[in-house]
Amino acid sequence: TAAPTVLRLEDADVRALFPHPDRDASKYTRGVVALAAGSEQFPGAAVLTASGAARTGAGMVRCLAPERVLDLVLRERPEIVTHPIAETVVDPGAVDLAAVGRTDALVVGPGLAADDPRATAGLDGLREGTGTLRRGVIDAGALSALTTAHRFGPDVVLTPHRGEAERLATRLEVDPELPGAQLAPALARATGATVLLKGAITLIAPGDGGPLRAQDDATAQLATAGTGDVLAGVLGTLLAAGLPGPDAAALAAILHGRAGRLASRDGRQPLVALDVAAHLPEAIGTILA
Ligand code: NPW
Ligand code: AMP
Ligand code: MG
Repeated sequence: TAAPTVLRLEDADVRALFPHPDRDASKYTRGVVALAAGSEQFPGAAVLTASGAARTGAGMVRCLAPERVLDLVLRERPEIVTHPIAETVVDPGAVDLAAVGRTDALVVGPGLAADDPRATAGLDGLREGTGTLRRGVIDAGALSALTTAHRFGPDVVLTPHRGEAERLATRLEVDPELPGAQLAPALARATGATVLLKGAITLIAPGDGGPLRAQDDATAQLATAGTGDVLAGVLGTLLAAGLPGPDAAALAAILHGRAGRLASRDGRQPLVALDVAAHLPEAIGTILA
């Protein structure tokens, strides 16, 4: 088959997409993003996802996690609204995502094991037809819980790195060895979701069959633990603001790449994931300039 057309993303493509609060905005009209992230094994993932979401301009960020994880989140980000879940809960039915209150988008997966009940409940909430959430991000542990039984719409965005994409492909009977420019669209077709395939070049395959986009100006300093968790938070906030999945994914990729450049002084210095979140406001400024 012919190589798919890939459009290179530029600032100008996403500038008009950035959501500005209306003059009379409230935190609720701006968008509430809920995070099912962080576990005993990976508590830091909740902090990183929450920081990415908050620094992108969410009206409110909620975090559903065990108490010990939430203590850590609050130490770094006291503005996060916390929803403790029992450490030992095993029944996905016991995780009531609707009970947390108004939520415009859900991010599920950073720092979760595949068998975490939040992963199962999150995938159910986002699925087409029966789900009540419809908009959100599926990352990390929640990608590992995804099966052929799940079907989503384009406002749900999967954010695998190459390793996660290959494992998911195998489960969905897609050839895991396809090059990224074919793998991302194949995963989008198999799930209905928009797929943001992370890497040195990040590829975005819209769930509605739209053209493949590429973001290629990130720095390799982003290849460090936790930067993907920050990206999931950024994307969650943009979805909560009401952006269509493919647009939210394009803008998130550009913002994250720019924040990484700023945090590393154009790739000259190492960064840590939390630095990427800290540079998001400045990154937004450069894209709007
Ligand atoms: P290889 O080397 O090719 O044989 P995992 P993870 C392969 C949380 N985090 N990038 C590679 O295998 C996340 O949110 C928490 C990466 C590798 O062994 C997740 O919940 C942090 N891997 C969880 O940790 C900070 C690639 O895939 C395997 C690859 C696990 O996340 C860190 C990794 O797969 C982290 O964000 C690529 N481009 N290509 C915290 N501070 O709390 C191939 N692989 O082990 O499922 O995923 O990314 O380590
Ligand atoms: P994760 O593996 O989930 O933590 O995500 C890693 C993040 O860092 C993604 O946003 C990748 O696109 C980005 N990233 C990883 N390696 C590179 C690289 N070599 N150059 C640029 N960005 C990278
Ligand atoms: Mg990751």
